[in-house]
Amino acid sequence: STMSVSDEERDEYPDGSVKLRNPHIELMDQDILYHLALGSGSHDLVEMFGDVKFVCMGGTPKRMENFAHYIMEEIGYQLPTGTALMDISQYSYRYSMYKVGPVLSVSHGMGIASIGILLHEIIKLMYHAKAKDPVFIRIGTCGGLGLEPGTVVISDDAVDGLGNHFYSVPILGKVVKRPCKFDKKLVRELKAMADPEDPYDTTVGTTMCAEDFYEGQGRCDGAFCDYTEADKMQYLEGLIKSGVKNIEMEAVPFSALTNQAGIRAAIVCVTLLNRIKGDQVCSPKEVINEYQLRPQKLVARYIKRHLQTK
Ligand code: R2B
Ligand code: URA
Repeated sequence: STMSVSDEERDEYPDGSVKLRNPHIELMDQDILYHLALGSGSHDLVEMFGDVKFVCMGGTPKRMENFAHYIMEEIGYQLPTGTALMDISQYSYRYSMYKVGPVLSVSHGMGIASIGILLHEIIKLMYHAKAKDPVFIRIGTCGGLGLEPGTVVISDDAVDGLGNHFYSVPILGKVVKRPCKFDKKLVRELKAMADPEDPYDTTVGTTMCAEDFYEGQGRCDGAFCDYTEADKMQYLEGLIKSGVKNIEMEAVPFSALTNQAGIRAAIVCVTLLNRIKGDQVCSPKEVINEYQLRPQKLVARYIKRHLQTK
């Protein structure tokens, strides 16, 4: 029967390439990817990016530069002689982008608007480059709900601050809703990369995507706070009861826009603190830095596994 494989379980998209659901793009004589400092007229995007298989995103330029070096080590990739790892988007002064063979490592900044702009341009980049079936993975940080700090959370669902499972975007004066969906098989594959020997837990659950770090995440330590500590606890406990394991700021547009483009995607975040115990991120920077390597390790294992079996 034609119904034997569900949309979310399929292995591959029909021809593997990224479809652009915008009829205008192919009518333009060139497409300038302004915030990446790249363009289809000025750069040979097929030559530069046609071999990309894994697009890894994270908030900060430094983490994504570090990840590029780390993954180069892990997959044993050698840069062409006479070349060094370079920030391809340095002259955008917005995002940073590094390429290590089949892996693209890109910073997305903080929050929905910032990752939204990046996703438009990276999805178009993959389309112009004719990249085949690239997987998008966000490697991030978050606040945990009742989890030991340093726990790795793989998102299998995303909700906004009102509990909606869709990305609401005002377009031409009307709210357009796009469903948040992660690739279930990819979530399972990533979870399988957790090693029982890892000195921390790796868990799967719903991620709440907030529009703000402070009041939007129920913190009492922002510049403003019009609720009590008890209100906050009641709210956070309610989130836990509904299956939310962590709070960050990009899961909704990330899951909705990749799904809209037919791109398999996942989010792997490390919890920097347990929000049931407090609001301030107060672990020493060495501890935070080690935490941030944990999602990178999981994703590196996944990438290595897939490069071996391809
Ligand atoms: C996690 O960390 C950032 C806020 O500190 C934000 O980008 C997120 O999702
Ligand atoms: N990032 C967030 O968005 N929230 C936290 O609590 C920690 C990191």
